[in-house]
Amino acid sequence: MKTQNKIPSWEITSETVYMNRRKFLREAGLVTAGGVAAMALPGQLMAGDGELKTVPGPFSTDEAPNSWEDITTYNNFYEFGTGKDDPHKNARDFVTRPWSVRISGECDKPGDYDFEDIIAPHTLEDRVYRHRCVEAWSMVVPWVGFPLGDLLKRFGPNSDAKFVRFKTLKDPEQMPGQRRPVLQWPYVEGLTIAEAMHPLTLMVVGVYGKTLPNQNGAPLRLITPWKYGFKGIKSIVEIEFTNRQPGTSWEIANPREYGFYANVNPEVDHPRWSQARERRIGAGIFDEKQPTLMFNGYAEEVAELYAGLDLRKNY
Ligand SMILES: Nc1nc2c(c(=O)[nH]1)N[C@H]1C(S)=C(S)[C@@H](COP(=O)(O)O)O[C@H]1N2
Ligand SMILES: [Mo]
Repeated sequence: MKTQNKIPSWEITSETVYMNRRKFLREAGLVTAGGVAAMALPGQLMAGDGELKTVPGPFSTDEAPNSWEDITTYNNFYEFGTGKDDPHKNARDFVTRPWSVRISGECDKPGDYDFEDIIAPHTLEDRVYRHRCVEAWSMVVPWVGFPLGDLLKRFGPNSDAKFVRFKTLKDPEQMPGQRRPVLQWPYVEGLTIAEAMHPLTLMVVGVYGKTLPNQNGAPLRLITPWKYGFKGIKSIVEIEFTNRQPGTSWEIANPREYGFYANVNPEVDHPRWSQARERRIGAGIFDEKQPTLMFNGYAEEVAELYAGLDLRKNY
């Protein structure tokens, strides 16, 4: 599992630098117990080495983050192959600048926006979230991003904006996995507008204080921490406001196994395996699996979104 020697030195450095910075901020009293930002800097990409200007964001877990190596070499990104090892090998030359995001549907300001304009007004936050795949493994990832809701509000969604639909780039030239019909391409995902506006829901542009590696969904991906990993659509090129519940890639591929909501629910087994426990990547093959938590441990924050909804039927 451990393949330390194939990791370039700058990658190891980004993890060490990040951990030292967190430690410094904590010792300097700049991160409060809840992880809430005690200072504000303009969120902005810095030119050159991919270093991001960030502030500590809310909601971060105290669990130890996975290594840069785990996060960037054990991936699901079917556009670059179905093996965990494929994305970091096959996405190396993926071109993510310039990058344009289309905003469409039920809003006042639809249009094509350059990636830099998408992120410019936002303060980039460090948020360490639990990341739970439906395949029963998990990681802890120090994401860099900003609340999706803050972005969506800029486009003036109207009263017909009941759902938000996301779309990944379709480019079989660059994405070899799209040359085979493993999934319907482009990859699509969706959230209810309430889920999209929830302060935990993050537009992610980085990890460990660096710009997002291609295999993790550069330049822009979604993270909805209380849902299964597959809701975290990568390399987003379109965000659409719609009044109808959108189809999503995994639901379209296999509706018996994957629903629209995809909330982590240890009490409901996946048709082919138990959901009660999970394997923490990097913990070692002999370590016991840990219990899976309802809503991936974020029940206190999000359970109210589903009041009155049968979570067995709405999986
Ligand atoms: N476009 C796209 N987004 C995707 C996927 C994919 O295959 N294509 N896989 C999903 C799944 S199943 C998971 S578990 C997460 C993995 O994110 P990570 O590789 O950054 O850990 O990405 C999700 N987003
Ligand atoms: Mo996943």
